[in-house]
Amino acid sequence: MKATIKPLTQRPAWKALAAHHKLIKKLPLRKLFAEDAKRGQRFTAEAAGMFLDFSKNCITDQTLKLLLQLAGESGLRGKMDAMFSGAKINVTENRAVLHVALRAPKGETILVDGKNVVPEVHAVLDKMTEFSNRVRSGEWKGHTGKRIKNVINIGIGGSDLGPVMAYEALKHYSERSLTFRFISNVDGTDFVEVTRDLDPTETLFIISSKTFTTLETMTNAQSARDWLLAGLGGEVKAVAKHFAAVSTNAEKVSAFGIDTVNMFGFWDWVGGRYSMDSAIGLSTMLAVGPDNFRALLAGFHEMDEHFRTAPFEKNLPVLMGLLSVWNNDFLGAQTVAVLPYEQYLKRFPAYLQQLTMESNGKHVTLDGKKVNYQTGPVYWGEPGTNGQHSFYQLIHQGTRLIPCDFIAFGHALTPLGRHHDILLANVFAQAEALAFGKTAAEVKAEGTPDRLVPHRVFEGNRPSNVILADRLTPKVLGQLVALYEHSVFTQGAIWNIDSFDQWGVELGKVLAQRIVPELESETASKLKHDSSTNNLIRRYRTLKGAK
Ligand code: G6Q
Repeated sequence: MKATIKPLTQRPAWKALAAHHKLIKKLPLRKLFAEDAKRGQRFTAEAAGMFLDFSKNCITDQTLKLLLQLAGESGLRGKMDAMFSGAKINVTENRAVLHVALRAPKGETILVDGKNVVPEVHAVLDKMTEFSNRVRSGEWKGHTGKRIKNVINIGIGGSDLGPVMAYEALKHYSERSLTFRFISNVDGTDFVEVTRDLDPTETLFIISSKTFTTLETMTNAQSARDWLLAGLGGEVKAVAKHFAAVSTNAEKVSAFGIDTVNMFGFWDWVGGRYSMDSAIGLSTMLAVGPDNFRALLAGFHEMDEHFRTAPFEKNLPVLMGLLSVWNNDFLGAQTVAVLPYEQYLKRFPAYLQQLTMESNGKHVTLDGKKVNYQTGPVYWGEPGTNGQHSFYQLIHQGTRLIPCDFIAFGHALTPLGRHHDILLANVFAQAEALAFGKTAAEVKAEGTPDRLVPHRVFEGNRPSNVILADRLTPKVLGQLVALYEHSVFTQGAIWNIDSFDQWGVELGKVLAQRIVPELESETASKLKHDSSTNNLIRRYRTLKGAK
């Protein structure tokens, strides 16, 4: 029999946390650290080479105990088991959620509708490997016999953000004789700027689209086809040598004119934002090579196993997820800043924005009831130390509470003089300053004139996590992404929402389609929008000189 789970705000742990929160407000981090010399060691967890220091969160042992109790009362274990077993937990689309199968080792069994999907995953990986080896070695030739020097991924959302992030993150391991670029925006500038200095005879396009119907991607793919054919004297045969597709929709791929021999498939149980380790990662594999790609998958899998098996109190994704719920729902934080102190992770915050906000930006529970608590916070961020010279001001002294995730590594991939020590000194100093601040007495003791004292006081008590790993390898990147994926899962499980649908994104896909003909028609059509939209459409038509 299915255990009934009480509505979130009626669960005993939730009520207890609400009461406990009042107490915590009176316990600043300064005091908590002063009274517990071991706090900085105790409130840490470690798995698969990733170290999480969560001691600078506004929590006590009791907070943690109650959060873990909340996980229990929310049926987190059962929900995890359901995901890993291939149950259709994406209820609004009636789909399994099995990105974990994408990194399952050969020989494992994960059933969807009674069929083991792991062999198919490995068949696609093998096909990607063969293709990547041929392109990277120069065996694969373009239509005129030249080897491929440029690879352009065309995709958007989940079919772009993961590949871009992974390419940037793993650039150190990439084949530098190949140029990798990404086109996502339907703004023609994206296409024009990316292709302007490239030779079509040496260029391979990967059209990445789960559905192969997304307007932006199909528009860019069509322009790519036109650009290629213009550069190759209109020879349609050339398409086969310069286009590959990554999709779940073979029919549409073929209708577009791409030979399905050059198509790499995935499945409806892979959500777009969870697909960077599927065939959507083809550009990543081309860049870093099959061995590094498999190391990335091994890193994902290691974190999956940790998430699946570790007790909750030692489970990194569970802890991060629960702390996020605490900050969001009890401390009232509306955002989370993600601050990687690693230049190669410069696109990681953008990637995480989609992963977290598309997953947990939901206003109803799994059974369609409006929630009476906050769900997914806004994620944003920039690499350190750059952010320190801009928006950190608000984090230190503004009126809002902004929990921070600092991400740092023991080693630089590109060591240079004292740079890495200085970089790391900054991470530690920021987390320290945010937690402990500076009192008026301390400011005065520095000889600050009285009238300036309030301006130079830092309240402290700003929560942060520090995630520390040895160095940014493909494996560690996999672990890091999986850490956040499962933290998102944990949060969604507590909030009892569907973290795997995206009706807001689907809405955007249909809305513009209605207006396109109204902008393109020869003569003005009878507009039936609101007066503002009608007016804007008419103005635009006038600007472009239409009737
Ligand atoms: C991801 C979303 C969305 C999707 C894009 C591209 O979870 O569903 O970002 O990835 O809209 O969709 P296609 O891959 O189908 O072109």
